[in-house]
Amino acid sequence: MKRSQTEYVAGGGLIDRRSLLVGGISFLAASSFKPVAASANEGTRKIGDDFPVWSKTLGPKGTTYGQPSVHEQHLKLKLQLPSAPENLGTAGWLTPLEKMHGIITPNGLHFGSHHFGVPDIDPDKHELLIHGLVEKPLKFSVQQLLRYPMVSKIRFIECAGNTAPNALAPFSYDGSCQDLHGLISCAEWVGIPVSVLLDETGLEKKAKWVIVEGADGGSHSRSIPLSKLLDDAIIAFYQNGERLRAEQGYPMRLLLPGWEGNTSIKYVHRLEVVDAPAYTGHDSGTYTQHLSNGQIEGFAFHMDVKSVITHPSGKQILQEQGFYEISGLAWSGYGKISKVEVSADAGKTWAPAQLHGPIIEKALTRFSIPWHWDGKSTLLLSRATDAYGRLQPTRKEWKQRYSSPTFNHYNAIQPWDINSNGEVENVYA
Ligand SMILES: Nc1nc2c(c(=O)[nH]1)N[C@H]1C(S)=C(S)[C@@H](COP(=O)(O)O)O[C@H]1N2
Ligand SMILES: [Mo]
Repeated sequence: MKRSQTEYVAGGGLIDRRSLLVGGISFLAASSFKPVAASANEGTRKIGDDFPVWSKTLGPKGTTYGQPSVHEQHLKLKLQLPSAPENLGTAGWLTPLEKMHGIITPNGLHFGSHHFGVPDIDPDKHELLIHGLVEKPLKFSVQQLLRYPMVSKIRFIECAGNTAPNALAPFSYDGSCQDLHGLISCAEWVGIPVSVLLDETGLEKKAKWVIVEGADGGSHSRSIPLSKLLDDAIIAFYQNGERLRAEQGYPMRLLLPGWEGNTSIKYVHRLEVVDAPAYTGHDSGTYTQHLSNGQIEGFAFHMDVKSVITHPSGKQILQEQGFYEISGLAWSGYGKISKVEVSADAGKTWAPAQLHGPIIEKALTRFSIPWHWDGKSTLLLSRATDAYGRLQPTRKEWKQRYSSPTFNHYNAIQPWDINSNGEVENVYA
């Protein structure tokens, strides 16, 4: 009787979430749920005989700084293949997106992109200098900055080179969601609006750009339009409630919400206000794209609208046909996500997924939709639209815009192939 209440909203077994509310989930699962049987020797056994040892003894007191459960230590960052072209001279650490839920990345699992290693900076010796086309150049110690009023922003950071294998590899690379999409994370960042500090130094009329430099060995630097720094940029000190991890820029970093990760300069120690970009190596080399019309695209700062299904995703195996919740992440560097559609029949039909609030601009947004897998091979896809109507392209459309060897800013729809054994694999479609 209950089964008849399941309403399908699109092909391939996508279910209307409201029909689950009346039907429950267990009726959709093939054999996963075991009914509880009364024990055979009930009466002769004492209550508590079957309790596990942790229910009958006292555990240890706890420690001064908590760690993840010993049973969850398989959750790890993974080093990007050193041979990946986008990885020359860089350590890229990938976040295990498919092993997490919600939208916040725990600090220990935040992805990392380190061009010059992870410096160990003494906060008492680190200073921020603001100079150039300002009325009054100023130098701030970390202690001075920590006394400023701070603001909180939940924002993603995505490396421009995220998902590069799908842009570059001639045949689809058989990787996990972590392998393919793990150069994105989302955290609560707390810090000082850059506009507040520029207010103190004052700006000269000719001021248009700012060269921002980090204190690490190779002085990672980029030229940033002044307008962005005056808009929503912060100098961040806190990450998910604790001071920044060394990997994320301790003692402080620039955070440019929605822009390619490399502009969020870690270990920031210098802002030089200028009238034109400096064309640093990163400005004119690493972070430019080759367009198929022969032009070079530079200063393409925004990370475009994108989504990926994290459950199920590459390298996972569906054990049996039956109920699954398709779940994933969507984001846009322009603002809020307004819609995510999912297809379970290779793009023939689409249904809107549920967006889990709060929907925050330039942050990850979790989406989900219930699904009944009939055990047949199929393709799962998701496509996101943002508040400005920007829609994710297909891989073919993306490849038409950019020419090889460009791999930055890849945001095409990710198809996951499910075969009849339940194996999930990255494919081009
Ligand atoms: N000083 C400095 N800032 C840096 C980098 C760096 O190597 N040095 N890497 C950049 C790149 S390429 C990215 S994608 C982001 C990554 O931030 P995360 O390592 O905190 O995830 O930091 C950016 N800021
Ligand atoms: Mo990056």
